[in-house]
Amino acid sequence: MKKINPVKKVAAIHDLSGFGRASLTAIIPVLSSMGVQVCPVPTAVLSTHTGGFENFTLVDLTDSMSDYINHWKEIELSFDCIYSGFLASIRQIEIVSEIIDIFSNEDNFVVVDPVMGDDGVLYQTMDDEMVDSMRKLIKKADIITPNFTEACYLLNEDYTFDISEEEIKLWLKRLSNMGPEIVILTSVPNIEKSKKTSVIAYNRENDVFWKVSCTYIPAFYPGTGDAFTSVVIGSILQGDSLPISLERGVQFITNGIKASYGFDYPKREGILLERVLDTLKLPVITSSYEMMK
Ligand code: PXL
Repeated sequence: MKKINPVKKVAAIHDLSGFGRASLTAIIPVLSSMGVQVCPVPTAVLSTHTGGFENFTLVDLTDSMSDYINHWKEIELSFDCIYSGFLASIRQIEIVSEIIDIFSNEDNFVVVDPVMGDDGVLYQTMDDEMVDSMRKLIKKADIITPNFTEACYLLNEDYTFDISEEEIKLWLKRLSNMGPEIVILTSVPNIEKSKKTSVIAYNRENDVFWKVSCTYIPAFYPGTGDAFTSVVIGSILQGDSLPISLERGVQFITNGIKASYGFDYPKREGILLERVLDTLKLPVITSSYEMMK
């Protein structure tokens, strides 16, 4: 009998931030709850993530990454998805590009979350050269998941909420033309309804746009992008369609924010993931996604 893969595997190229529920400390619980094995390729170890904490410590693991991957190559590992996120240096971006060359094939897909900033500004460790390297890395991705700020940087556009849906669609096509077949844009401002935000995705293969809207809650929690992308990946690996995967991602983050917002604790600690992880076991009962014309 042909060998079947009992549990899907994701090679997750991310940092480990000890406190704050971002990167691997968000990705591992989410994907594990969805029945997917996470195989981390740690890029750096930080005491906390960089969003809202000062004087964090950072041990850069760039020098160990090639040997780490060569061992995986020697023991002939293969993955259903290769997923990268926050990267700490240009060299690290180049190594991720090599990892993709080694492990990507016809049977898996590559997700690059071009983690660079939020709210119109770059994170403390990013600069224009890193943005330029990220533009090269996304060429190799099948799916990218920038937020609105990251899309502005990738496209060299000004960060403004005064943007129409038609313009957003053009941006998505431009991003897709840079390489990835699917572009999932998060935190899209909605100027007509200021209490709403949305996720809009473009699939170049069938030239279709999908939109999932949700209520905007005026609170910024770090790590939600990592949790969102992980839910989308887990959902695709479970066999869901792109719009259902987006819907599950949006519902999970909305539930997570609602479960957290009523408590008085520093937002930099991230959403109370542990209180909502079990919802990932449930099927999607109501969907509100729209196909955009
Ligand atoms: O959630 C993205 C992320 C990942 N890793 C580190 C970060 C951030 C965002 O702030 O600082 C170290």
